Amino acid sequence: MIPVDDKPLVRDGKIVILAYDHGIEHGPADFTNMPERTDPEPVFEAATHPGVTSLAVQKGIAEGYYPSYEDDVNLLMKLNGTSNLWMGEPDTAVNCSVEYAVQVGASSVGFTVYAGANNEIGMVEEFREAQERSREHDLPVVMWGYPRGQGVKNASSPDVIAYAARLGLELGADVTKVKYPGSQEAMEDVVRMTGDSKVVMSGGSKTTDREFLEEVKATMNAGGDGVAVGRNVWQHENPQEILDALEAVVFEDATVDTALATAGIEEAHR
Ligand code: FBP
Repeated sequence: MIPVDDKPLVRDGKIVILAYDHGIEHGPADFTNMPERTDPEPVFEAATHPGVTSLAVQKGIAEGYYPSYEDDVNLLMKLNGTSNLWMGEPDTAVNCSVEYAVQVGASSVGFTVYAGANNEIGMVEEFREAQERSREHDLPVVMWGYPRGQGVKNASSPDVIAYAARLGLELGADVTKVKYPGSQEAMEDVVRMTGDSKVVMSGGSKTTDREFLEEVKATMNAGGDGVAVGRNVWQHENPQEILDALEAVVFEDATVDTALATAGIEEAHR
């Protein structure tokens, strides 16, 4: 790992990544409840919020939209991805090089590794290349650490999630993004596994504001470094509001109640 506290990805030691790679990972299904968010523009707008430290997108979206936002948004280029149409063992295609990410303006890169899948070896070798090339450009590397595939009996078990976090440290990720392991205590184990590297919680499918923020709060209490969130922000009726609340929890150590109140989120919508 390299020191990343002075990088655009990090603010005051904390990280909030707004993830918008769902068009490739999940496809149109993720846009049905909020069709206007099929358009990347409002999501780039949301990413200008001071509580967002970087926006994670795939190459095509970055090429098309980042030029208008390069002064206001920090770009995290996702270097690999797979569609939901792929029915084989979990695997992911490298679709962008580190050099090209730099050319488009990225200040960090993201890479998915499905530990436990039949092609774990291939994905880790590809990660090695991306990680070492990122070092040449002094770019932080975020690993999407998602164990899944034939070798994984229960991807959501705390032990498996802690293993994913440890792989991030061992393989040279600066930040590892893991699923929430179910409790603050389990998150403390995850954090212990990552040594001096950083760990962020993966947002998950859209839930209530309170439920989402409670998990973020537990992650921060456990010593985690932030969150990488997609649907709970851009599927939200008012991304600005939930980002206000998220900023309060991550950067100001606010309680969930205080954060919801500060953001003006009415009781009925919590
Ligand atoms: P969410 O907060 O919407 O879960 O986004 C985080 C993320 O890692 C995205 O970057 C990615 O598209 C998605 O989750 C993948 O989720 P999964 O592989 O579990 O379907």
